Amino acid sequence: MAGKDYLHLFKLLIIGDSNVGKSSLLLRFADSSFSGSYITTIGVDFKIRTVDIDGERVKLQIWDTAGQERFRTITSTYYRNTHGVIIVYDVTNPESFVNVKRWLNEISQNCDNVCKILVGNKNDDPARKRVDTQDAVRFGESMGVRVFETSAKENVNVEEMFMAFTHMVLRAKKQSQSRAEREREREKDTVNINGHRDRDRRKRAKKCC
Ligand SMILES: Nc1nc2c(ncn2[C@@H]2O[C@H](COP(=O)(O)OP(=O)(O)OP(=O)(O)O)[C@@H](O)[C@H]2O)c(=O)[nH]1
Ligand SMILES: [Mg+2]
Repeated sequence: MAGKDYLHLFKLLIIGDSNVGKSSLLLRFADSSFSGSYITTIGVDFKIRTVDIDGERVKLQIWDTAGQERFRTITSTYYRNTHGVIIVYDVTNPESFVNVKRWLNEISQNCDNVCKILVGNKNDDPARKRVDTQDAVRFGESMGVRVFETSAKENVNVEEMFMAFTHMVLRAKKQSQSRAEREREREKDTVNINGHRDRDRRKRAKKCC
């Protein structure tokens, strides 16, 4: 059997209101294509793409959820074991931007510690744009989330957004690994110090008797 051809495997999740372009972003990134017709996602779907980050192979398993309310209970189970969540709104639809708060709430109810990114899609027609970039960036800053504006249709910033997010997820993994490593070292030191203390105590006890 062939060995695995990647160093890291990350599960990413795309969420956001219906019709904002979640499936289109995934289709653009994973299959380099776009369809102008709208076929709403039923439940969930996923696609795989493997990328290179600083010479390391990273396999991305990207789950595309349904934005429609009637699928909410199905999609909430898909938060399990997720490394990163992409929250999408439509820059031509202010309501989808207002609803981002709800999506962020849903993430905090389902995940302890997960990377997040906010994506304003359909950024390809200035005349139709209704969510100001500065407002989105300010909101993102207040929530500690980076913002990208994309167009799945015109293929603008899609690759950059997915790659930047994969970088973030990889960095988070490495930081948590080195934290765990430091923790283990500290525990070892504590055991050693206690070990020495016990030995010294035993020595002192011997001297006394
Ligand atoms: N102008 C423009 N239209 C887009 C863009 N991305 C998607 N669309 C269109 O928006 C509609 C909805 O796109 P989907 O990707 O199916 O939206 P979704 O968020 O997956 O929707 P649900 O599956 O119902 O949650 C489709 O008609 C797409 O062609 C974009 O970047 N620009
Ligand atoms: Mg969809």
